[in-house]
Amino acid sequence: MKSLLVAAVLLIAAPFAFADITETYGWEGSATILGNYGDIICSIDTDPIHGGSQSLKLVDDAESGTPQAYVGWVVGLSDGDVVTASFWRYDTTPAAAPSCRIWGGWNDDPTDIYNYGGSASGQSEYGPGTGWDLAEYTWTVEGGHTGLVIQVRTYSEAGDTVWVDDMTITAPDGAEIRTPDYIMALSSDTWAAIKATF
Ligand SMILES: [Ca+2]
Repeated sequence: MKSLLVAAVLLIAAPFAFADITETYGWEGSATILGNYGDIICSIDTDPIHGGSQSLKLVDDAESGTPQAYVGWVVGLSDGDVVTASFWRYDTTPAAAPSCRIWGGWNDDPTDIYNYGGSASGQSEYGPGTGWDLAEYTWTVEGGHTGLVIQVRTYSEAGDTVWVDDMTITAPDGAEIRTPDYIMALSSDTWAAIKATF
């Protein structure tokens, strides 16, 4: 009887245990990015837009290398977890810069977006360069990493400008998805107090 009950609970719980969580962000407020690597200037713009009335404008300001804007951060991951992220990107220069790609970096400290655990790879193609197109990539967590920073990588000369809008991030239930309006408002001490309360 007890094993039947356990089986029944597992059957009921299973769909929820494997459910995904999704967050979207359309740059409709004042928050731009969560952080950056290299010289990149990010601001809210009103033209072009994909959805709503605002988008994110990214100006490559690096003399060399590929700057990265951190637009998403997923924490609480473990090996085998699958994370998919997408955003709409805009440039009008086919087969030439300016352009951008969606990319990932492993992160192993949920209190520090600048903790860097190496490249998690990303999109190989730069898009048609004929206006808006959807940039999307799916990562499978490996190597014991617990977080993933989702980046916009811009190419390739100082002054090159692209826009992104309407980001969607999907992760397994139990992970936490942070978008640019995420603020580390609570200190770790406050978090400990909150956790202790529950
Ligand atoms: Ca928007």
